[in-house]
Amino acid sequence: MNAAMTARRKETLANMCDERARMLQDQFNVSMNHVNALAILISTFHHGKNPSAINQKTFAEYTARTSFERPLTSGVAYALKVLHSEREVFEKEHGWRIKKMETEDQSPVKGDYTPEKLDPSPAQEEYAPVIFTQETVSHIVSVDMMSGKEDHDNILRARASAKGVLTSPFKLLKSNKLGVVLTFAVYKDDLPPNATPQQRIDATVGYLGASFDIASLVEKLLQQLASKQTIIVNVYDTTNPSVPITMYGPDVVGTGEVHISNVDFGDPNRKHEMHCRFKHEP
Ligand code: WA2
Repeated sequence: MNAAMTARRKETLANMCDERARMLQDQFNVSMNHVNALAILISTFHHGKNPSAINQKTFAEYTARTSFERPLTSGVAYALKVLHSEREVFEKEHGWRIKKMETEDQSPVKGDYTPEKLDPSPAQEEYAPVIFTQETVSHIVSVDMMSGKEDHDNILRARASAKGVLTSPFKLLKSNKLGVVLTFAVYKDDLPPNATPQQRIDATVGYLGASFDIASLVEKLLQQLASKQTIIVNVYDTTNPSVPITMYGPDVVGTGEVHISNVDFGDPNRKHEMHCRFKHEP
């Protein structure tokens, strides 16, 4: 193969990869904006009205009817900030106990994940029990999101920063598929725009989160482009560059020329890359 052909091939691969990375990033950004808007909806119509204008039924209905706005998410949910001193009253009011999050392998009946079968959460300083969910993630109602490591870290980072934050890829409850969770904190409306992290933490009333099923969303995206015969695509979380986490694509990849496109999911604490290769040598 001559040099000109090699250069052209390289450029084609770069263009295809950049286009796909940009599409993924744009779809993610659109979904993220809508999750942000849901956090404002909760602030306005749940916390900002007495009595609240939102209950589980209206939340499920609204999130189902607007799911087209969040193409990459598998479900959204709202968890309340509950201090230990408030737990008893909270549980009486809702008629259920705050549950401890358990992974698939710990769950009493493997593959049968129902909150009713979970144990009550042991005493903690504070909790984040889910009170509203989109139907698709109804299995997390009553679960304390602070009892899962990734969700816990997200909650702390979201409320101190007042920004949307992302977890590393981890196995989601029930589906057991690799995904990421996006979290926005919801605040009391008297939070000044230039608040300190501590003021933000104190003004927090809850957490609006969405789960993203990365593998199926990248798959859908690539299918739209009908390029699967041509290139092999991998998406990695490269936050820790020495330990990249595969979010999409085959584990074993060929030896051919690779092009790397950056993917910006909007959380400066996380780094993501798309790696592309031609399936066939020329
Ligand atoms: N949502 C869906 N499946 C999950 C999950 C989650 N978190 N965590 C593990 N599997 C209510 O950040 C607050 C959603 C967490 C929000």
